[in-house]
Amino acid sequence: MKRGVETLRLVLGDQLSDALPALDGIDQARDLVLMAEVVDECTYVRHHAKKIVLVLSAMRHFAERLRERGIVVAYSALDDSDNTQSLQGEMLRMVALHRPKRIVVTAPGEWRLMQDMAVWQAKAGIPVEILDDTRFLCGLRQFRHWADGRRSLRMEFFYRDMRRQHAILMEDDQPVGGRWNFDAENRKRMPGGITPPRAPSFAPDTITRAVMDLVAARFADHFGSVDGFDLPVTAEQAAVALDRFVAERLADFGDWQDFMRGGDPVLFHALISTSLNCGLLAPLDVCKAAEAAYRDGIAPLNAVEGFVRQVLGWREFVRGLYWLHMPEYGRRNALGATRRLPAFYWSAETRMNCVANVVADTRDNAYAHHIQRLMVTGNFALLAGLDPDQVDEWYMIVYADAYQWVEMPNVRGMALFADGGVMGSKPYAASGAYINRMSDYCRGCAYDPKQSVGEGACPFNALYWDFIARHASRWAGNPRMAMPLRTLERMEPAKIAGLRAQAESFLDAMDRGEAV
Ligand code: FAD
Ligand code: DLZ
Ligand code: SF4
Repeated sequence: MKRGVETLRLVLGDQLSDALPALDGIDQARDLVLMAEVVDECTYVRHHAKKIVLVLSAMRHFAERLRERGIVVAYSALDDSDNTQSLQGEMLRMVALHRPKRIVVTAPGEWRLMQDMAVWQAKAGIPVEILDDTRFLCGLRQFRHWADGRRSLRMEFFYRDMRRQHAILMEDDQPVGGRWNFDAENRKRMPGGITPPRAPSFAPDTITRAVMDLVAARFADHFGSVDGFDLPVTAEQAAVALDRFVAERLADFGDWQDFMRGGDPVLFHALISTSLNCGLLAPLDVCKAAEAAYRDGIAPLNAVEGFVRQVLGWREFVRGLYWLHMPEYGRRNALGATRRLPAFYWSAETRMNCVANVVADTRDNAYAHHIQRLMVTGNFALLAGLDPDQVDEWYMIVYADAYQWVEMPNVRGMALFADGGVMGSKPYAASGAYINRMSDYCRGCAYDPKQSVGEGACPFNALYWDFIARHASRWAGNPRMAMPLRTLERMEPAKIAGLRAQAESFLDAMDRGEAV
């Protein structure tokens, strides 16, 4: 650049969108974009190898895209000898090198980085402007306003407001089909013989292959491997993934949304969270594509509404909750859970076939679908009373779509009830009967889902009743827990004692590292 740099504009690894606020009004002649691969971001938790490949490869592709638009990019590659290996360090290095007049960034998705950025202006000695991230459909101020004065925050009401605001699946001011919610139709058990169309696979190009080699060499001790990486790393690929989902799988998404099948974690799910979360897809485009499929007769309403609810409802809701309650949300442990995360969360070596399958899917693909995350690994952690800090970290590490703003409320709130009911009105606790109904895992299991005590009984059964009994006084005022509480009250004391002894001996064996 001949003249001095006017504005240094930062683009983070999950901000890879043409419509990024920090790129708004860029002066190609005088502004410089900074993108930095840094060890700090790759290791603040030891991310799954495939997640690091995804982010670094998508960053390199996005830098190319900016350069094609005539934008000057200062790109720090992980192996550059002068790389300071932190975002703050790279920002300060560029300030010293180029002497910009100001810095512009888009608000980061995670609280820890926002804290770090709060000191950047003082350290850099020039103004640092942190812009709201307008790529979400509900701004944080809007969410605060919505939450203000409500006794409890329920996703359902938030979602209806979002449907109205963005005019998705609406006829005037009424929901299409006369109902807001078609969930009751979306909990079916999938019969055998159904073969879901395969989600597209994106073969690594030269850039991605170079990143795979780098990650394999530098982060060999992280969970999972780079082998088989095939996620979208550009906006074009992400658009293909979305189009193929809408054309081929959306119609059946609703019916089998909650079903789990051994060896096939994707089924009819969209596989778009990695693209949405790093900025390659925009949530409104996703909702509109789904709505168009309904209007064109490609997909039924239960499927489209069920899908829109996830993107327009849950995704925006969890982000709002995260920013409303951080940093204190990250310390919550309402049920006082302290048990150590068992080794099988990493090795997949357990006789519980459901857990073994979900951990293996997760290790191999950095992916498991929602119900696998919630009702198998999440449910087990809830029932066994695993320490929320350790569970939280596990989920941050293992999924390619994990960023704290979305991971933490789902884990601490939805799965573990560690937030005491901020995210949902009751814990998603379930016995083996649920897993047996909603998966084919139990057929290949060493345990029997119909037995609760004795050798070979499904551990989820005794753990479930132990969990309900352990926290019985807490559930007393909760109408949504009335049914299990009543069942517990009607049980013979000897039966309860037997179930609790079974749970205790299972947990003791697990804590001793025995094969369970
Ligand atoms: P689909 O099932 O096809 O759903 C479509 C989209 O809806 C997803 O891509 C996602 O963007 C959105 N969505 C669905 N459910 C949720 C939800 N509960 N919260 C936010 N967005 C949602 N999602 C993440 O993006 N990152 C995470 O780190 C993450 N951790 C989770 C941890 C637990 C314990 C649980 C229960 C859920 C978690 N989720 C997380 C939500 C959900 O499981 C994933 O978004 C989904 O599995 C991604 O796969 P998909 O794209 O095939 O989703
Ligand atoms: C996840 C991630 C990784 C693995 N690496 C980088 C990186 O090297 N440089 C970068 O700018 N961003 C990276 N990211 C994404 C950040 O962690 C993310 O921007 C913050 O967590 C805020 O959401
Ligand atoms: Fe899981 Fe129990 Fe079924 Fe085995 S029997 S797969 S442990 S739910």
